[in-house]
Amino acid sequence: MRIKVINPNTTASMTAKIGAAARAVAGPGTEIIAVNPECGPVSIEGHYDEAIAAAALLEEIRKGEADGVDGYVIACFGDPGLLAAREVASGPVLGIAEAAMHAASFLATGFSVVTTLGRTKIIAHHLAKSYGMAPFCRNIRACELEVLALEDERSDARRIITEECRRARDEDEAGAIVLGCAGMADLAKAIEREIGVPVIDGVTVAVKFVEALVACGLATSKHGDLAYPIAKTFTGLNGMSVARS
Ligand code: 5HY
Repeated sequence: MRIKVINPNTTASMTAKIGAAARAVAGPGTEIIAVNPECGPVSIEGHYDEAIAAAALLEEIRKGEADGVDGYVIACFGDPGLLAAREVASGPVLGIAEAAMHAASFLATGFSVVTTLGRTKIIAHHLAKSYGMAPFCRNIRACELEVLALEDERSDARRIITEECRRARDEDEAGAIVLGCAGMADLAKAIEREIGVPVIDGVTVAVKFVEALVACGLATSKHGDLAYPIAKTFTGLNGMSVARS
């Protein structure tokens, strides 16, 4: 099976890190195609960035459909454009926030999210609520780190994130930690060893969930609101129409 893992920001080093994390857990016979759009924000740190990134992300889904991809992962913790992507896709589409929160709820009665900037916390709150995960979500914490600090060896990101995870374990009594950025994918296991509770990276669990759904022969429902988009003219946006029956 072929799974397309889409980093909706345009930072290639983060896409490479996300691809490596995905390939590390992909099963035999699963091909991981890790991409980022050519256009859009270098990092996603708010509602505006998400809205701009979503359009380019949908273009990657559209290209995946033309290439016969079996499933998709949206590798950004805001799960931008998730429902729109499910309209365009035939195979399963998972967002890393959705996947990580559900995985955490299988492993602990309460989890905390540790994310980058404080201004994105509300996005995680909204997602936890809309996914029915609010009863499990003890707290959402921010490290006040910019997303691209995760790509900078000189930044103290790893130590700062580890300390915030430790505080979440102690102060929130969180039995598990959800990492709130795809750019943290390479940190999960090291932090888990250090603080002794499950630390969940959404990229890897989303890949395994998509693999499981495809292996069960399951695909996105095309009955109702996730039916393929209605073919129409998109003024000034050539090629955006998704003519499918
Ligand atoms: C992410 N931004 O996973 C989110 C994290 C965040 O560019 N990739 C991004 O802070 O919302």
